[in-house]
Amino acid sequence: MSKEEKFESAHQPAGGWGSVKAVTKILAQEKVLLQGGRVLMKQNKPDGFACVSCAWAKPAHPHPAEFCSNGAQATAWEITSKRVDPGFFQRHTATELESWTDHALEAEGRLTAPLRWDAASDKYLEVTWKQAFDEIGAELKKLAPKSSVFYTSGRASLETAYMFQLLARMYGCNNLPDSSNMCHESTSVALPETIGVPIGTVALDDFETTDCIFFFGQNVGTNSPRMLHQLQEARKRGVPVITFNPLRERGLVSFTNPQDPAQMLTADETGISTQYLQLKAGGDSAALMGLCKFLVEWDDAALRDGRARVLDARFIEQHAHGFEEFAAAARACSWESIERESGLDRGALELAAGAYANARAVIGVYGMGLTQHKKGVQNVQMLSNLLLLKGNIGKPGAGICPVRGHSNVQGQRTVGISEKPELVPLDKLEQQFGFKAPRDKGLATVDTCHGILDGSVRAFVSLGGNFVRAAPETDLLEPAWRRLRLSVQIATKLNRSHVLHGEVAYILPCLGRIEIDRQASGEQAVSVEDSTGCMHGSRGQVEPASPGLLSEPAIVAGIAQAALAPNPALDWQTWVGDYSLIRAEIARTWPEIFHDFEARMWKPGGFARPIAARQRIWKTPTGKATFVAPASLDENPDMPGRPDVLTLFTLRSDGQFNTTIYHNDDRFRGVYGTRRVLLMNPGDIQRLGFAEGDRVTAATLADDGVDRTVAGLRVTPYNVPQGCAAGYFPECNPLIPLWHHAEESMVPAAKAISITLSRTEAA
Ligand SMILES: Nc1nc2c(c(=O)[nH]1)N[C@H]1C(S)=C(S)[C@@H](COP(=O)(O)OP(=O)(O)OC[C@H]3O[C@@H](n4cnc5c(=O)[nH]c(N)nc54)[C@H](O)[C@@H]3O)O[C@H]1N2
Ligand SMILES: Nc1nc2c(c(=O)[nH]1)N[C@H]1C(S)=C(S)[C@@H](COP(=O)(O)OP(=O)(O)OC[C@H]3O[C@@H](n4cnc5c(=O)[nH]c(N)nc54)[C@H](O)[C@@H]3O)O[C@H]1N2
Ligand SMILES: [Mo]
Repeated sequence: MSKEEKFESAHQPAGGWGSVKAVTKILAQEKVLLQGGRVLMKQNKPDGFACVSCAWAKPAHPHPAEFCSNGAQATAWEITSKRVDPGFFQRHTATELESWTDHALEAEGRLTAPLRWDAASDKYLEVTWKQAFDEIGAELKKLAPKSSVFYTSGRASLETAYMFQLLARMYGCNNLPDSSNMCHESTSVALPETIGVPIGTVALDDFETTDCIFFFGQNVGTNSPRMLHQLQEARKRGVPVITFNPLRERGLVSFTNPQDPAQMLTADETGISTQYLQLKAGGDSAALMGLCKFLVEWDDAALRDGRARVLDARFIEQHAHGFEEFAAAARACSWESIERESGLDRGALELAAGAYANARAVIGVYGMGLTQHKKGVQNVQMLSNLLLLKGNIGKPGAGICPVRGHSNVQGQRTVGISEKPELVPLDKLEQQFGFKAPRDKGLATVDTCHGILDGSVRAFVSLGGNFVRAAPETDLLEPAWRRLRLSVQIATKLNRSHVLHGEVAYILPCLGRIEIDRQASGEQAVSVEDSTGCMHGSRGQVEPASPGLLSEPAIVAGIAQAALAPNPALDWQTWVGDYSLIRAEIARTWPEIFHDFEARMWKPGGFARPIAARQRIWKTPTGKATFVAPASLDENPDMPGRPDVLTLFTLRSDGQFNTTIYHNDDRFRGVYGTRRVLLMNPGDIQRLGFAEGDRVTAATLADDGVDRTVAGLRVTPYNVPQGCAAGYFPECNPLIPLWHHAEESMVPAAKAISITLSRTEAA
């Protein structure tokens, strides 16, 4: 990592030698060079382990090295030889650790033994697993079930997630918030209404036959780099890739394939995007409306002149509902409002609409740039509208492709992690396990934050993750978090949600997915679901970080046994002894997805869950693929603009996985040695009276009486549209008001926060 701050205009392509060098450096930094190299060859292979970084699809015929430098970084970070043992906690009080950075805390290495916070010394002290489970069970029994929450970050396996949701429901609540509530929940709410499934419809081989790709708000080079292979292949076939993103992201501009020696030697790059539209943050609904307006009006003209139709009229007639209302809304929408709200000119949109009109099969890819907005659900539905206009759902080479984040975040939803009881087959679970499942709606992430703030949430049991850092409204949430009665953190590495803690607080260290998991019946495997709905087996490859660790299923079982009355239909310890028994129960609950689970999970490429929309079966309220006309194109109705106000969007760097900060460099954006930056348009810097290198304080524009500021951000000129600025997640999270979230999905609107700037006073 760079020790000094450095800023340059980024010019190297994504992938390429930069990646190879980066991998070697990471393995050396974590002191796992030899072992790491061997382990990486097992990453994302049918007989190996599923990468713990992103959720992108794992191909049936993998590349010799089916990992990217970020996946390698995640592996090295997990199999590191560094340890944070009970001795470390003897040397540092919890209060002292509060002043450490996210990077410093996790860089200490893997947790090795269960720990309990001791009020007298303000230190975490080692305890036995039995002591931990007994007290956690006793505390949970004393509390009202509705005042406890069971949070999941998206990394734990299908087996663990299934056990965890059972634990919560048998205990008596549906309080199962998860990281997805901050991420693709906008997808899960938007798509069931329009196409009748909560997930994407694209399979890996659709990329081989598509003839046009639209890309909205997803930073492939950093966040799902293995997908660059599919994009590069498509580009070689001449497929246009049209990108909508306020930043010119390296991975979307060009890519050198580190797996292709010829390309490496000649430094040849594949240009990725054929058209790059730098829209305003929050301008997507308007941009999509512009595309749809062109298509509808071109189709109107074709119909009038007796020419071939532009839209897929047969698809619309046979399969769609709501087309006329939507088309009327598109015709009525003014170019003035489309250009104003999107920040794009009509000519650029016309070019993109032309490429769409000419393509036989189109894929629409998207990420957080669509979902993390006040109108996040509408954004996703507008992309769905665009695709439906030409029947681009449910045919080869076409479809909608939300790129999921955590490596099993989609799968956890599939096996019952949801606060919405109607999404889970509770009758089935009741039959299988002879208990009465709670039927009322549980708490999602934003509800949970409210509950922590008002004191109604008393216990927080966390299956991975770093809730306090990932959630919005940091400065109010942190002090409230300390008033929790009970905080339980099942984790691999130390983070801020552990060092801030409740009155009774435990850290329970677990095996990571890359580690060999030995139980009564022998070495265990687990399973995960990727972004394209394929399930994969995953086997640990390295010795556990410490003999003191338990597996995640064993920890969930330990808590369940201590907190719940015995249940003759469910022996948690038998499950822990043999995970295939858990899979058998998952298959009983969802036979249509998981039949023959044990055999099929080792199929190269995984086994695909049925996705009705792929067959043009529409499980929507209307029984058809449904167009939804947008209510308005203003994406930020709760945060008005002003000339001195910038729209801040928060980003991930190349050197992080969410709140895990590997290092302070962001090589594709040319930012080195610091994360405290504000990337600004040079015209705005001048207009607002600042200069490069100034330190500024960002303050949220809101009149609710709460001061939200982040100080000491370095003014850094960057190619962003006027009126927009970018900063890093999680450093900028104190700026996000808890009420600023997507209307229907409650995803915090981390991609459009109205801020004003002032010079930071020297301390
Ligand atoms: N290496 C690495 N990989 C990761 C992660 C990580 O932190 N590090 N995190 C994982 C997780 S949990 C997730 S959810 C995914 C996230 O992956 P992404 O979906 O790529 O999320 P972000 O990095 O937040 O940035 C999204 C992109 O949206 C653009 N953007 C911002 N605002 C707008 C807007 O209003 N409109 C449009 N069109 N674009 C906009 C940004 O410039 C950026 O390129 O990645 C996963 N993979
Ligand atoms: N401003 C802003 N805020 C955001 C976002 C944004 O773009 N901008 N993105 C949002 C999104 S998309 C997401 S998904 C959330 C992420 O929110 P979370 O999922 O809660 O956070 P992570 O940083 O992924 O969690 C990291 C921690 O997980 C633990 N961990 C790692 N591996 C394992 C494991 O195998 N098992 C267990 N038990 N624990 C493990 C480690 O202790 C590590 O410190 O943040 C959200 N917050
Ligand atoms: Mo995410």
